[in-house]
Amino acid sequence: MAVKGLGQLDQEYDGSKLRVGIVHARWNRVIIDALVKGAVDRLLSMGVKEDNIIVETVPGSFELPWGSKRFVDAQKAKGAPLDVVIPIGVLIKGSTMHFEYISDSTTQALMNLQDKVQIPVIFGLLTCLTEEQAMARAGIDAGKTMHNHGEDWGAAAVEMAAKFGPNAF
Ligand code: RBF
Repeated sequence: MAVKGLGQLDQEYDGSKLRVGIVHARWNRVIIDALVKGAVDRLLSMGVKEDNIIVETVPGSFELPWGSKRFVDAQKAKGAPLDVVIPIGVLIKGSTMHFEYISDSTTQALMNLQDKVQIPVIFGLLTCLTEEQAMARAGIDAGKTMHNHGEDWGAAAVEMAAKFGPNAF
């Protein structure tokens, strides 16, 4: 039995009044698409309305912090503020130092983004040593050895918005 992962939530959450943003990178697209689908499916299963899931893309993971910031700002300016945002990216180690620099700087920036946008930011960034590791974590490796981590991100988004989002108290 798998013990890793989010597992069961601590209570049932109602996502029916939440607006959720997904900003995803387009590098490693097959894996990204599976993760985004996992997140969207979980959001829908927790009651989030399809119309309230807004998806935008950026080129690569390095663009996620700024893209997410502007996306959150733009939705607010339109009068339809988000309750939570899920940036999604897949970084796969190559033969240079790029992976280390982008993984570290993007992670730090996404963490700090929460103070800037004042809504929860979910950490939807895979930082994998191999393509196989990334595919397993998106639930699309041949042996289906792991679950789709996008599902965990969808569940975390609804929980964080419901408990600690801008309309939670
Ligand atoms: N972006 C990703 O989202 N995942 C990657 O695995 C990834 N690897 C990269 C490797 C190299 C050598 C370079 C130059 C860029 C890579 N990027 C990757 C793109 C990066 O996040 C960004 O979009 C570009 O550097 C443009 O700012």
